[in-house]
Amino acid sequence: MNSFINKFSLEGKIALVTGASYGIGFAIATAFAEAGATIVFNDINQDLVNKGLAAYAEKGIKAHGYVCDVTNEEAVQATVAKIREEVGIIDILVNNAGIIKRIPMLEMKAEDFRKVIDVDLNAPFIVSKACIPGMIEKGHGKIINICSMMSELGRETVSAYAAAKGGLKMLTRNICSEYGSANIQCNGIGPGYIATPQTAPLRERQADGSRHPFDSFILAKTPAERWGDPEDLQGPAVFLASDASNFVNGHILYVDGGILAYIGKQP
Ligand code: NAP
Ligand code: GCO
Repeated sequence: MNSFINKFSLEGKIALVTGASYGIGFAIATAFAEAGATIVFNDINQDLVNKGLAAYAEKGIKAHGYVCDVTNEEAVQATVAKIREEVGIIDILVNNAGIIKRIPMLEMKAEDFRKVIDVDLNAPFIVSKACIPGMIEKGHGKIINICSMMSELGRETVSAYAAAKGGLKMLTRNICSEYGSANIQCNGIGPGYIATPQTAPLRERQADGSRHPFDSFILAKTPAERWGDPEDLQGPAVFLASDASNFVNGHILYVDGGILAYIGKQP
């Protein structure tokens, strides 16, 4: 096969995708598997890990699943060591695990704010810190942080999430700055509005069968005039995980159907 196309291959690579039992992480991991990578994922309990293993098996993928709360540094360090023992040193890390709490700021408890920051920002720091030494040892590494429209824009009720995803954009740039010389490329993917369980409340049909107002709002704000699917993120993720992007570093690749470029359709 043409050597250029081979640059997109993930053959022989070990990829850890956090929170990848379903949703965006699952879609990215299945694409990585198709590109040749060995898939490792975690979730917060064995039931979800088992469900994830079954879902991967249904696609013919023999994934490796681990129970690990990404906010717990001791557990993350132990899990990365166990992965190294049982599977090998992680070449590709996707910091995908994330939560959102949609609460007006004045009604949000500080503990709720901290919880979102913990999962969406502290955890990518913790997991990256655990994986980078192995990447340095191997002489290469890829880190992909799943950012958001909220890495660039705010909106009502998502103060904690926007603060975390804005911080994740800068953590991405800082890992690039600090470890680029070790041949580690750290980039972000900024999905637009994607149809997953996380956004299901924003797409629920109204009692009269009409669209949720937020659903209509997003369709008016998206030039593609549709919500994204997790599969829309697969090509960009394989690109950023592969040798095809070895000179791309500190970049946030927005996969948003054009939202960030568009003022929105006139009502
Ligand atoms: P999702 O359907 O809610 O899935 C999130 C995943 O993260 C779940 O598997 C969840 O497991 C896991 N997770 C949560 N907290 C965890 C923890 N402490 N430790 C380990 N795993 C944990 O979300 P999604 O829509 O696929 O989003 C995935 C990522 O994309 C998130 O970072 C999200 O912020 C980001 N994103 C989503 C959209 C979108 O429109 N959907 C757009 C931009 C960015 P549990 O089920 O056990 O909680
Ligand atoms: C929200 C949505 C968004 C998406 C995503 C957009 O409540 O506005 O959940 O935050 O999840 O982050 O890129």
